[in-house]
Amino acid sequence: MPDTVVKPRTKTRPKTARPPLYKVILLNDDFTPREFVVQVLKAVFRMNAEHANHVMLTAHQKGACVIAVYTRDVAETKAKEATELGKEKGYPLFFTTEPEN
Ligand code: TYC
Repeated sequence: MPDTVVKPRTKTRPKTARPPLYKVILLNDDFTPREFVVQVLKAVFRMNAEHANHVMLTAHQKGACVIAVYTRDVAETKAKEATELGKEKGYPLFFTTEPEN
């Protein structure tokens, strides 16, 4: 059997540019019921009950909470969708987006 010849790798892998990411931020308000905020976080951002509760409480206590990062399109769509769910119920619940960097 011929010996295996191991050739050192010399090819360079071209770096693939990654799309810029956007944060989705949940803002506190005095009117939206806590349970409703949790419900929206679970539905739109696929959070489990524990995580949704934690995020809701952080926004409640600190005024705002970064809840996720996505590509711009996804971030804006989810923020709009989540804000709309509150609006339908007459709540001022608000989600905004901003570039991560
Ligand atoms: N502050 C609201 C209340 O006391 C609950 C709430 C929490 C609303 C987080 C918005 O992002 C929010 N009912």
